[in-house]
Amino acid sequence: MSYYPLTSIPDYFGIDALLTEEHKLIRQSVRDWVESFVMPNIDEAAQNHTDLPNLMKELGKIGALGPYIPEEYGGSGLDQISYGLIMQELERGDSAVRSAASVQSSLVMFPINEFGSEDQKRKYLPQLASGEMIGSFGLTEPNHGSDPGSMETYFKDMGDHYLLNGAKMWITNAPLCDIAVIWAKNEEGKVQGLIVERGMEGFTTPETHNKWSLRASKTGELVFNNVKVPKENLLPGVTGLKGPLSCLNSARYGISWGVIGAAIDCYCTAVQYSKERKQFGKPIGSFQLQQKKLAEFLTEITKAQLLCLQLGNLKNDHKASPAQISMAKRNNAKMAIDIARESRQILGGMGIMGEFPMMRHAANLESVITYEGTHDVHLLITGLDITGFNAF
Ligand code: TGC
Ligand code: FAD
Repeated sequence: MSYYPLTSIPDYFGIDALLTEEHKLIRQSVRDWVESFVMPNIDEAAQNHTDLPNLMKELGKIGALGPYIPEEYGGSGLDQISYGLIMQELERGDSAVRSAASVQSSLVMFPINEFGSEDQKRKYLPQLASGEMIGSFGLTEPNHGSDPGSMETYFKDMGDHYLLNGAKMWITNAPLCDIAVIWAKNEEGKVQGLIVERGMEGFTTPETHNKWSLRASKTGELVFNNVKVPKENLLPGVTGLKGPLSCLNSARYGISWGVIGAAIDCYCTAVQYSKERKQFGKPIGSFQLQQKKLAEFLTEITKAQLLCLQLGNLKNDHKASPAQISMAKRNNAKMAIDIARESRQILGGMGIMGEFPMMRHAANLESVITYEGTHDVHLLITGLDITGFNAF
C-alpha cells in the first residue's frame, strides 16, 4: 500500500478547465480503480516479480482497452484526450499497468482495426476489448531493436498457408498472450503484419526472467519455428515499415501521458513527506534545497501536461506528426525518470523502501525511456525533422 493516500493532483495552470465533463469523469473512474485495485497490491507484485491477477480483464471492465476503437468492435469510441488521461491514471499506479493497456490498445487492437479485414476485426477486437484475450506485439528482434527495418523474421507463401520463421525479443506480455501481432518480411523483403495464435505448432513464448524494471509485467520472446500461419491471418491493409511504426505513434502518444502519472505519484509523495519529516527542528520542506526540487518537479509536470493536451488536440484532428509524438515521448519520459530519482532523495533512506513508490517508478521508467524508441532515437527523429538530414 502506498504510504500516503491520494491528496491533491497538481493542476497548476488550470488545465482541467480545458477538459470536458466526460474527460473528468473518465479520469476519476480510472483513478478510483487504481486506488482500489493497483495501489494496495502493486508493491508486493513488483517485489515478487509477478503480474497483478486478472489485470487484463479488470482493465477491460473499466474500458481501458481500446478506448478509441469504435463501439461496434467492443471499444468505447472515445477521443484521444480520454485515451491519454486513462494512460496517465494507470501509470500513476505503475508503468506495468499502463504497459498492459498500451500494448493491448495501441499495438494489438490498433493495427487490427486499421489494417485488418472485417473478419479479423469481428473475431479479435471484442475479446481484446474485454480482456478475455491478451495480445502482444512483436517488432524487436535479438539483433534489431532501434533498426527494425533490418528484421530477419520472414514468411514464405506455401500456397494454402504461410510458413513463418524467426524470433522476437523483449515482448511485453509474450508469456501470457493468446495472440501476437507480429511483423515479418515477405519473399520480396517487404514488412507485413501477421496474427499468430497460441497453439499454432512451432510457436513458443519463453519468459525473460530477472528484470530489475517493470517487475509487475511479464516480458518474453516470441519464437517461430516453421509456424504454419493461415492466410486469413495476414493483415491485408498495410505493407512496409510504416505499418508497425504507425502503431508506435499511438503507443508513444499514450506513453507521453502515462509517464506524467508516474511523475505525479512521486511528486505528491515528496510534497507530503517534506511537510512531515523534520530535521534540525524544522520540516525538510522549509529548506531551500528541497523547495528547489519540488518547484522544479511541478514546473516540469505542468509543461508536460500542456504538451500532452495540445498533442491530444492535434491527434483528435489527425494532425499530430510522428516527430511531434517523438518529442513528447522523449521529453516526458525523461521528465518522469528525473522526478522519480530526485524525489527519492527527498525521502532520504525511506526513499528506497517499497512503502513509497519512487524506486519502483524510477526502475520502471528505465524501460519506458528505452522502449517504443530510445531517448536518443527520438532525439535523432527531431534532428531529422529540423535539418532534413538522417543521422541514424
Ligand atoms: P524510415 O526509412 O525512416 O521509414 C520507413 C517507412 O516508415 C515510415 N515511417 C513512419 N510511418 C508512420 N509513423 C512513423 N512514426 C514513421 N516513421 C517512419 C516512413 O515514411 C517510411 O515509409 P515509406 O512509405 O517511405 O516506406 O525508417 P528507418 O529504417 O530509417 O527507421 C527509422 C526509425 C529509426 C525512426 C524507426 O525505425 C524507429 O522508430 N526505431 C525505434 C524502434 C522502436 O521504437 N521500437 C519499438 C518496439 S515496440 C515496443 O517497444 C513496445 S513496448 C510497449 C509497452 O510495453 O508499453
Ligand atoms: P539498441 O537498438 O541495440 O540500442 C542500444 C543503444 O544504441 C541505445 O542507447 C540506442 O539509443 C543507441 N543507438 C541505436 N542506434 C543508434 C543510432 N543510429 N545513433 C545513435 N545511437 C543509436 N519491443 C517490441 O517489439 N514489443 C514489445 O512489446 C516490447 N516490449 C518491451 C518491454 C521492455 C521491458 C523492454 C525493455 C523493451 C521492450 N521492447 C519491445 C523492445 C524495445 O522497443 C527495444 O529495447 C528498443 O527499441 C531498443 O532496442 P534495443 O534494446 O535492441 O537497443
